[in-house]
Amino acid sequence: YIVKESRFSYEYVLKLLRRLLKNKEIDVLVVDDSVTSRTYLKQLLNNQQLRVHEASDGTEAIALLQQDPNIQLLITDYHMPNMNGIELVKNIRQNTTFDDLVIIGISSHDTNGLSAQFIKNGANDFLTKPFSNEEFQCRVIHNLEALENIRKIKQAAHTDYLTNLPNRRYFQSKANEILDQHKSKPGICTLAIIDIDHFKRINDQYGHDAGDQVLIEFSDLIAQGFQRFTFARAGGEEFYLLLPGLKTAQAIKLIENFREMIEDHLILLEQDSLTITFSAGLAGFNGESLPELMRVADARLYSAKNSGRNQLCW
Ligand code: GH3
Ligand code: MG
Ligand code: MG
Ligand code: MG
Repeated sequence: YIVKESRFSYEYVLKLLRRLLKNKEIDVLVVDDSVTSRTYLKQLLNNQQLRVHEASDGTEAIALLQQDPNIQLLITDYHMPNMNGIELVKNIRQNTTFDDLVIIGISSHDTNGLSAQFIKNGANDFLTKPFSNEEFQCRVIHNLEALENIRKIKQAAHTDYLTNLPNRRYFQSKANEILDQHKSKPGICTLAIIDIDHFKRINDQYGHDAGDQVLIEFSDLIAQGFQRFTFARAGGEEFYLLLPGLKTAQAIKLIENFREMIEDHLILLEQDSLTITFSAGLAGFNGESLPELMRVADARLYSAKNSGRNQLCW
């Protein structure tokens, strides 16, 4: 059911696809009860780095999706035994979002508004048979590109522009999720607020660009030192750290080690080198809300500053 096409336009589409994919491998699932159709679509998709999986009905497709979370695009026929394409889409959309998976429905000649039904039930796009190779490839590229853009926007919204650390917005949603899981397990989740000491002096003495460089290097050290945990740049020279699974005593030990490492760590600037210190306030979670926990940690950070800085307070 796919119309043959002039070589020129087909090559053009493939070039676009190559540019989009670069070196990434993308997994695609083709769902169709007809072996001939599946084989044809597979051939088209295989032409580039699209790795094709096949399912001959809805049940098989759902099982494959659960096994392989790397599948990013699903292309489904409408007419299939047991479960038609629209029922399949409806079923899949109960637990996948538009930034998890792209779905393209394929319907035969659109007399009963099948294409609209596909979209209403959660497909991103549809094709009506017969379609050309070029049209098929364009829809695939267009939808994969849209998926990539959604992911980029989401990533940017969660990332601090200077340091590339997760930002406060990300931290808040992630921390709420973690605290929720620890509601019935008090005493084994600790929040810390970390603030670099006398950071203003670094800006004053070495310039704002040097200050930025210090923030970037400090952030990299946080990311390395606490990679198992949830952390963020809260803003300025302040950082949040959530340590689930650790009692306050264990969290103190870990952050104290980090404090000792930082005070000895030489930061190299273009002309100079310097060392920094930080202060931290810790609060053990006992079922309170995130803002309440933050207030406790913040008050302790204030105490650490007032007691001479370069220390932890809990
Ligand atoms: P304290 O020990 O009490 O925390 O003193 P401090 O100087 O670290 O704290 P203060 O809040 O007085 O100053 C923070 C400074 O951080 C002021 C601000 O200009 C600077 N700052 C905030 N964000 C950035 C940034 O992105 N880049 C640079 N270079 N400086 C920043
Ligand atoms: Mg069919
Ligand atoms: Mg400070
Ligand atoms: Mg500060």
